[in-house]
Amino acid sequence: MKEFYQLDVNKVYDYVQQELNFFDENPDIECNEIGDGNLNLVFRVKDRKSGKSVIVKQSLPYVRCVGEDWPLNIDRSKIESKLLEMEYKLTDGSVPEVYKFDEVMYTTIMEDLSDYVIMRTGLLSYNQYPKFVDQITDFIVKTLLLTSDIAMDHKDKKAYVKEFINPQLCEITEDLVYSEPFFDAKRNNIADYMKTFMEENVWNDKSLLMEVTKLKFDFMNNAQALLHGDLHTGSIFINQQNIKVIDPEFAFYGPIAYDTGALIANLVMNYLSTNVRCKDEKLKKKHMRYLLDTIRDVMDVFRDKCMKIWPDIVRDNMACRTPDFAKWYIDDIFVNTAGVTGCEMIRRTVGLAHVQDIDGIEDERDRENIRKLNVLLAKEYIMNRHKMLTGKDFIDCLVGFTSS
Ligand code: SR1
Ligand code: MG
Repeated sequence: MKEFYQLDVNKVYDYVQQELNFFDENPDIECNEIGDGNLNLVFRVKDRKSGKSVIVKQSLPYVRCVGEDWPLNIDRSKIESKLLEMEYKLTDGSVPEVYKFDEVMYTTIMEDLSDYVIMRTGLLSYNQYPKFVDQITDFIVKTLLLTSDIAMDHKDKKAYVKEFINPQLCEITEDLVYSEPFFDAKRNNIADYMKTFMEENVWNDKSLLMEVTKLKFDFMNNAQALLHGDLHTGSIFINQQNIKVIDPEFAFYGPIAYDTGALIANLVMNYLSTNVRCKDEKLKKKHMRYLLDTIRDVMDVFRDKCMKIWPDIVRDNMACRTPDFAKWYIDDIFVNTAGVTGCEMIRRTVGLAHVQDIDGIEDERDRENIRKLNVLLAKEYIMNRHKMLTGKDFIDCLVGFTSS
């Protein structure tokens, strides 16, 4: 009988052949472990002769970036592969195609995306992706609005809520995004100079803590749509033609703003980072303009697409009878998107899991300044979130803050 074992570069080719008989005879195989995420092992297995390749992702029973001291249920890979299969159909292939999910090995064998790059890496090299806004807003509308009570039969939706219950991974977000960055927690990854700064500006700011607590409870209680659950720029593979959204292991029924906010926050952090990293003034200006346009348009095109599709998909008998409800519903997503944007920015600065956009700033003083600016700007997004009702509001906050 098959039993779980941890894969490594020497075992993964035999494993793929056993499961899928994927490669031709006498291949010239190359295997690499390419995972740079916080949780899993990810291998690329490639036959140099035929060019055929696959990705094998295996969940480990502990948090990879911390070690065996932090055990984690490997069942999360089941949720991930189920969601990928569902979203593959919902989005016409904007996620990798799953070839096989193995319930014993907790592996997903899936389409290789070697002609794509991780969006965070692309943006850090100042690349632009003109089709991104249209593609990601399609993805968001299809995966989120279509899995909500707006479009689904309420009992079917509740069955999904049950199927995608994901308590352990939600707990990670509750702790790492909505709690620990807001006090001097042991797991925080915080530079010494940030401690006093956080005490003065965040940890003792009672009104801020109140707003963050409200946002945390929205995350825990608002089973609005089937989220990706970790939709930052490191979860998007991209090229000039397409996007492929990866890694939905944090999926569960939660507030739509959690996905949109994670995305906006990571674009904002890239903007702040570009301002100090890019030494070519012309390129800097161009890239920062591109980021502002992208942030604004993601929000505005998202709203437009929701409003456009709404009459065709709305099923709830009260929402159908109440034309103003659509605007109220989307306004609420905008407001909470701004709130999540702020929480994500703070946690990526002082919480356990950081981002390259900030940690990769080479000059120490620039890095310190951007960390502080990032936290202060994040506060603006949280405290002024009720005013953030258009894409312009999101970028005015950013521009106003960074130019003052
Ligand atoms: C322990 S997991 C840390 C972070 O990595 C994942 O990508 C999520 O963003 C999580 O919060
Ligand atoms: Mg991830």
